[in-house]
Amino acid sequence: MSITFNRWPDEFAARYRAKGYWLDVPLTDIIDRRKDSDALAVVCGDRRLSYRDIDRLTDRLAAALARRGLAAGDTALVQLGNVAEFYLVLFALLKIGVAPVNALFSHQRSELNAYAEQIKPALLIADRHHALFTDDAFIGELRQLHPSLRVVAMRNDAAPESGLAHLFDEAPGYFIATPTPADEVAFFQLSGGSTGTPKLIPRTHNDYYYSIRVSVEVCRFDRDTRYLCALPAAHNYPLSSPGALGVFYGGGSVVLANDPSANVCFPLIAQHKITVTGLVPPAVTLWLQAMEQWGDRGQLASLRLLQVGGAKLGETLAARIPAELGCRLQQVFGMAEGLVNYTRLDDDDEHMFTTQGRPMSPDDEVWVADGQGNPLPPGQVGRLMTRGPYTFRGYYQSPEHNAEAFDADGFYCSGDLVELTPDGYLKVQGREKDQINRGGEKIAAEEVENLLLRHPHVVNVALVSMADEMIGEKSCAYIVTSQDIKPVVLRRHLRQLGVAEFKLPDRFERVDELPLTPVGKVDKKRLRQLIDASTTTPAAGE
Ligand code: OOB
Repeated sequence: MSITFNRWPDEFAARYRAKGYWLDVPLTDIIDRRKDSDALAVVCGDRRLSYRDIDRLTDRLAAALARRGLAAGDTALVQLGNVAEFYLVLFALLKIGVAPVNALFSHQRSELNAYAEQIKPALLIADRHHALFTDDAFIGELRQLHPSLRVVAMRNDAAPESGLAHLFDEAPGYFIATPTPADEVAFFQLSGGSTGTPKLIPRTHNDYYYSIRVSVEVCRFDRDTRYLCALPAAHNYPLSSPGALGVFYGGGSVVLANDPSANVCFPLIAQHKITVTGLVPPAVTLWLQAMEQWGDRGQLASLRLLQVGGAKLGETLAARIPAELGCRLQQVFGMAEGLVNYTRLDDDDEHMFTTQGRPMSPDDEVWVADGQGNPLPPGQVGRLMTRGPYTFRGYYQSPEHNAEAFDADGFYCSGDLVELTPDGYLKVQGREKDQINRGGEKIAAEEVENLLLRHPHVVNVALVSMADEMIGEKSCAYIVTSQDIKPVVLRRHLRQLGVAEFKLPDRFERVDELPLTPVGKVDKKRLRQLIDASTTTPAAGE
């Protein structure tokens, strides 16, 4: 049984095939085409895996999972950090046609349950080193809430019945990969979201493989590429823009880092002669500070390209990158839903520092809409509208939300406010969606508001962004309560509900009532102005 999702209309599919974008080849091809190569593919701590190793290990894991009854049409909930197993599990699942949701390692009970609720997974793969999985309590909860769950395999678990490592040890026997057809769902990406429930993005082999190949071409990844993966491996940016999958496609090596701090990354760059990495803007600030303190550019001597994306990079910070880190800058403005824009490697400083790049595919259709959905001329700020060969046509099982997020012609409205330059570059000028971009980590306001409203003393709440010098934006919860509650109590409440730590409001402001717009909606614009005007006064209750 295949997974139901919103497909591209036939005429578009035909065009994308005719142009050679959709090759009808599954993503497993990325590994398959190098399966006899002994070149270094992944470095994870002391472990080094060649392409041949990856192919062999993923065959073993795939065969072991198939023997446990997993097959095409099944889905999996996977939560692994920046470890080699993340890629091994991904390719193994692709080989047997099982579509995973790759949760971020920072996700907790609330997020994992929301994903499981939507995909009804047959398989769970997670890590005993994650706080949720140190014992079996949460696995029990998942099994109870989601009876679809049949197989559990845990990293860092020695038990033969539940250990992931054990599955790699089983001899594969006779195994032939059976990926899903290339125009079916290969896996789900996570949406940054703006609604109450985290949304899932179905990505097909065809569309994702195309996005990887074009990224590799634009960013010129090849056998000499040594890529440091310091952002969460599951995120679309370090996975496919061009990310690790782009590296594998090009035949280079991926070195895994636990976090993007200079302390962790600089020694890895020096040791492995890293040529390129991708960061979010706050990490760039930390790297620049470290460089000032340590003053040793030697460690970064091999670094040729620094990609920056996920949140807006200020012009001043942008200009400091080549000057102080001694490498080229590439701005990346992408989204898990599809569209990715890159500044090009030979762009002039003006484009490199002041734009977020231009669409990577000639068939990305991008235009800017005014409030009524009419196109705006270059230079004017409006809503980003897009469709194309790797931009999805609908969130998974979300017809109502899709009706709002897409126009009648299938253009996706990303919720970003952008300006198109006369030569086709984009400048991100703001956001219309109800989301906070906390240094690249996306927070759907409504999701956190709903969780806060579950506290018996919270009467009304609005979560808004507040400017932050270091990470761009932080979150502030304006709350109306029936009695005095300390922020610490509300934070504990959120933790008890099991929400990722980065979603906890950075600040709480108690008010008697929330300001309303003339149509009676909470006036978040007004609240943002209020918080920005008051950031010099201490926060309530802290
Ligand atoms: C990437 O993907 P998501 O899905 O976590 O977030 C997408 C949203 C965009 O709609 C935009 O609001 C924001 O993140 N964003 C940027 C940006 N890159 C992403 N805002 C301003 N400037 C940028 N350069 O974040 C993502 C996916 C693939 C590649 C790169 C980033």
